[in-house]
Amino acid sequence: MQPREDFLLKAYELGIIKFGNFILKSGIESPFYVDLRPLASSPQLLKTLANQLLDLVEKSPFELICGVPYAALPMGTTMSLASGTPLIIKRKENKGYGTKRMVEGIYHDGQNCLLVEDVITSGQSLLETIEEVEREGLKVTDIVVVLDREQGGIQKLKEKGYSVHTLFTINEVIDLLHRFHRLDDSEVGRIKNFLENPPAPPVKKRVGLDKKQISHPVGKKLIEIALKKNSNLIASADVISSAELIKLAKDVGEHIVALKLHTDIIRDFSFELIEELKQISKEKEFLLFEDRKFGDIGNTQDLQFKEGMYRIASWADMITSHVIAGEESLKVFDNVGVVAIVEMSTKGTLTDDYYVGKALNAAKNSPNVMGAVAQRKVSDDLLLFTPGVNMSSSGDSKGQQYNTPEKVCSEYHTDFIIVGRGIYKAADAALAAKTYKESGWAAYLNSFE
Ligand code: 5BU
Repeated sequence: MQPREDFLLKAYELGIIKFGNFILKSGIESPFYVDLRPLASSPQLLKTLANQLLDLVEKSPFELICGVPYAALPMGTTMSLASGTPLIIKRKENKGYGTKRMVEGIYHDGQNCLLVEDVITSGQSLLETIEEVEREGLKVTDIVVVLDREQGGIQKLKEKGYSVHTLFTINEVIDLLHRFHRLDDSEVGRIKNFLENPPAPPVKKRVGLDKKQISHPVGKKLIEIALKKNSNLIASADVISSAELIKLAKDVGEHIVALKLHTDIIRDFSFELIEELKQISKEKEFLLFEDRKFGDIGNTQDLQFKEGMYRIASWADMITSHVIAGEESLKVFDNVGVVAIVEMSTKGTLTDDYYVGKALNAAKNSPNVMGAVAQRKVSDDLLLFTPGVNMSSSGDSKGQQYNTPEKVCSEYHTDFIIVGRGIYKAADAALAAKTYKESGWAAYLNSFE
C-alpha cells in the first residue's frame, strides 16, 4: 500500500469523510460530507499529512507558510515545524476595516507565502484569502490543498495564474475507499452521479411583507400601512427647524410608511411640534421613527428614552438602537418598535461580518426588536431597513455610500428603504417622495422574480 493510501484509510477511520445525506452551507443536499478538522486529534496522522503536503511543494519558492483558518491552521503549523519555514497567521474575523492587521507574525513586503487549504470547492473563499494576504504586501504563487471537491475551484485559481497542488481529488478518494471496501457499489454510483451532475444550490425566495412572521405589533402596523399604500418608503427628515419639518411631513406624508427623525438636530424642538407631527401622521397614516441610535448601558438608555427634553418614549412609534451593549440593554425599550443597527452604510464602518453576526443574534433574541438596519440580507423573522439609498448620487464627502432602490431590494431583500437628502433636498420634496415610493415599490415587487 502506498503511503498516500495508508494515510487516507487511517484518516477515514478518524471520520474525515462521512456518507449519507447532508445539507451543505449552500443548501445543496450532498451524499458525502468532508471535515478535515478531526485530523488534529491524531498528531501522528497530522505529521504524515504535513510531510506529504511538503513533498508536493518541494520545488515551490515559498518563504512563509499560512494555513487558511480554521481547518488548515494545524496543518500549516505542522508543516512549519517539519520544514523550519516561519508561519504567519491570517485572521478570520476582521474584514480589514479596523486598525487590526489581517495577518499576524513577522514578515516583510514581497515575501512569498505558501497557502495551505483543507478542502477546495468553488475556490471563492481561497480567492478572498489570497486577496487579503496580497493586500498585506505578500506574494502568493503556490497553494497546497488536501482535497479538491472538483467543483471548478482549481480551474479558477489556475486561470488567475496560481499553482495549485492537491493531494487528493474527491473521485480518487471515492475510488480508493471503494477499492479497500469502505464503500459499496451502490454508494459509489450515487456519489459519482452527484459529482458528475452537481445540483444547483436552491435559490432562497424572498418572503413578502404579507407573509413575514413579525410578531411585534408596531412591525405588524408598519406592514399594514405598506400594503395599503403600496409603499416601502421611509423619509428621513434631517431638517433643523420645526417649520421645515412640518412642511416636509405634510408634503411627503401620503407617500411614506414612516417619517424618520433626528429630534436632536432641531433647533426649536418643542412638544407642540410633536403634537403637530402626530396629527399629520394620523391623517396621512405613517409612523414616527426616532433615529436615536441608542448605544449605552440599559439604565442610561432607559433615562435617555423616557426622560430629558425629548421624552422619546412618550411619542415615538419606532426607534433605532445599537446592540453594542448586549441584549439586556434593549429590554428598556417597551411599547416601541426597536430597529437594531447591525450594519452601517458608511465607508470604513467597523460593523464587519463578525459584528453583524453577533448583532443579529442579539436582535433576534430581543422581543422588543422588530427589525434591523443593514446592508445585506437578514433572517425572515426581522424586517430589514436600509438607509444609504439615493437614485442620483453614489455617496457624499463624509463617508455615506448610496445604492439604488433596485439594488437594495433585489440583492439584500430590503423591506424598507430610507431616503434622506434624495427627498428633503429635492426642489419638490413631494414629487421626489412620490418617485422614490414608486421606484421602491416596483423594486420590491421585482425582487420576487
Ligand atoms: P441620506 O441623506 O439619505 O444620506 O440620509 C440617510 C439617513 O439615514 C440619515 O438620517 C442617517 O443618519 C441614517 N443612517 C444612514 O445613513 N446609515 C446608517 O447606517 C444608519 C443610519 Br444606521
